[in-house]
Amino acid sequence: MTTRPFYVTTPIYYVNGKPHIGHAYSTIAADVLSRYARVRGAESWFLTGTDEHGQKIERVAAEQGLPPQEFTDRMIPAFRSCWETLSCDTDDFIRTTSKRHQDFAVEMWKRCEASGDIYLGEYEGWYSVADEAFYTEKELVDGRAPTGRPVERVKEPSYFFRLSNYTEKLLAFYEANPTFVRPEGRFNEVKSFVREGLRDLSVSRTTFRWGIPVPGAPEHVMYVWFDALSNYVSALGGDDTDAYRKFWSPNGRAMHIVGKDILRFHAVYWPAFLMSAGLPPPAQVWSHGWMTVNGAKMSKTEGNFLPPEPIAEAVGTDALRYYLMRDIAFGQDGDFSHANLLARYHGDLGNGLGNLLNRMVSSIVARSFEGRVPDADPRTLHGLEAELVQTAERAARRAGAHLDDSEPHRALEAVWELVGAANKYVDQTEPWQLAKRGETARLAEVCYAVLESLRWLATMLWPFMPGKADEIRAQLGLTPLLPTVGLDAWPSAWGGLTPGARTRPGAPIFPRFDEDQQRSIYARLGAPLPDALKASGDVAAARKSAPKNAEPRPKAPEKTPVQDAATASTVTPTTAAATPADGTITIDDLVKVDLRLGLVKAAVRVPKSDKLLELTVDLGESGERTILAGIGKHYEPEQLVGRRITVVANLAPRAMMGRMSHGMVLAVSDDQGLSVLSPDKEITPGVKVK
Ligand code: ME8
Repeated sequence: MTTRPFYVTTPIYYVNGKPHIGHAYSTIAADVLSRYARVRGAESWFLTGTDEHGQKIERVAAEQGLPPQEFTDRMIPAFRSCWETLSCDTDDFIRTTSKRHQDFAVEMWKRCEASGDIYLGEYEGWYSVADEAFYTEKELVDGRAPTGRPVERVKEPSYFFRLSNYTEKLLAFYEANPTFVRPEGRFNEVKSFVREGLRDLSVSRTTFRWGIPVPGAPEHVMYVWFDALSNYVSALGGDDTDAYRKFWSPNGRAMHIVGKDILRFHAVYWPAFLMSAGLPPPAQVWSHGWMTVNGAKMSKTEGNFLPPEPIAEAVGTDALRYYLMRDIAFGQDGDFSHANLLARYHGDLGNGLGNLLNRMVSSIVARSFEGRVPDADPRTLHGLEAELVQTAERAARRAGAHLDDSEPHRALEAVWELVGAANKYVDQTEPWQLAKRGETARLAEVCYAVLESLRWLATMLWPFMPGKADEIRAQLGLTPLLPTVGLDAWPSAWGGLTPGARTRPGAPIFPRFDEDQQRSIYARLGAPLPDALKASGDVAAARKSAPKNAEPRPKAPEKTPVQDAATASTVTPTTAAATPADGTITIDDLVKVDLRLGLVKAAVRVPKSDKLLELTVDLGESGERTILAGIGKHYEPEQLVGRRITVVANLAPRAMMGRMSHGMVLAVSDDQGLSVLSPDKEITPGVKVK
């Protein structure tokens, strides 16, 4: 792993529609790599943004009866809040309509012109507005673009970029930089395209106005790709800034993550523009594959663009991130399937990782060691522990190597070897039997080994599931991971947990969804219901209509509320064993939830989040605590200070945006807005809600 400063970018997305799961895939991948670089001790800068010019945007704005600038301004919040919901910790967001961007695009143009690479001519040929790309007659398939989108005949005066000058230069550059494009197969396609000889590229348009005016020829606007590609340097403030010198070549490692649809723009045009402007190309272009959804292509005509946020709300952001990074081999085409998502949720996450944590922290350690990290010398390694440590070391080595290679799916496979090994270790060592037999010293060694494995897992999983990794850490009694702190770095030394430290047993981190909940998830997400759920759905329905004292409902595993960070609402927990069949709950269920009145002492916005507020809440005798609430779009922090609110006081601590929340604020919402629940008298803080 190199600790060179890392600069990772996503494509800047067109704002003609809201972000969908394909966009989310690229952005989450970039976030994983950025976070990974940080836990390896490198400085990382993660850029995303929006591509706002061009004919496509101009047309959509016109369809909506809005000036293009107003239209794009209205679209931006959807992108920002989507990345926030998906825990993508971006460092910058570049808009091509911003001044800083336009200034640099003009500068790029002037430099290419000064190199003699831009000349005036006339373009006659085909153009696809949907692709924002020119096509030759030869490239068309049945009168359409190779992407299947419609094309239009265009004839207009145009500036051209002398791409034909760059055939040899690019081939030499590729030769000298054998990992410039990954995966290798796609690099080969790029090389053969260039080897065929490059034709000059039309880089300005005159038949519409929504773009950056060409310097000295304002009747032309720049071709949207010339404009857009410049974002990767305009966002660094141009080439004469500390950020540029740190993150761009040769000092930094600049990596563009793109879908295979736009590889040619990034691997051919962009390096040629940069060379012409006298700047070095980026270090790497990583081209991932194309995703279908439940086997179907997403398209405007089908109207089946899948929005990521409802999925994150239904199963949790981290489960979605995990699924995307694990199930779809990075670089290859793949399919997003709701059924596979839930299978991974219940299998890898619930049964594998969640269960390991739960049976150790909430069960054995809580009971046998009063919830403290047992006092065992981590250096005493018997056969089974030695094997476990070796597996952990191998997992960290392999996962690291795969992430160095930007292969997140393989990294997760390697991490899951440790999940599997730690679960097997628990089965083999049978800690429950050790406890029963009073073999406390041995039990301490076993528990320590499992807890320490969980600490390693939390660090390795932090790039993928930052929230859940911090929840695991909270249960282990650790603070949220700070990648700059030594012990929090990518794991390498066994024995980081301090004996005697207090663990914090919490709710299962991936609670099971019973069949009814699964059906409701499919329904809410508009996803096709798998046959297995269809069949048992009839049985469940029959059971529901059966008399109450007939057959009891099947016993479901224990559940906990599933928190929704955005609205602080919950999916109602069910504890079937004690729950009457008609869906009502008993008083025993109700008293499990510790509802209390709190007084807000302080409130601030969480940086980089427009939703989250950090509240300091006085709970009387229980003291003050920090609660994060997703109500920042509805309240200014000052409005809440001094206000009495209702909170769930016994919810397991939960990490959001790198901070811990110790409770949940109750609120109600409808189309009119959101309102926190408050009493109408000055009731003493800390009293129970009854
Ligand atoms: O092309 N599967 O923007 P765009 C996987 N503005 N990834 C997908 C996907 C899918 N089905 N659909 C979209 C543009 N993506 C230009 C980029 S960059 C200087 C300018 C992802 O909104 C993938 O990363 O059409 C793809 O390259 C990108 O979104 C296209 O986004």
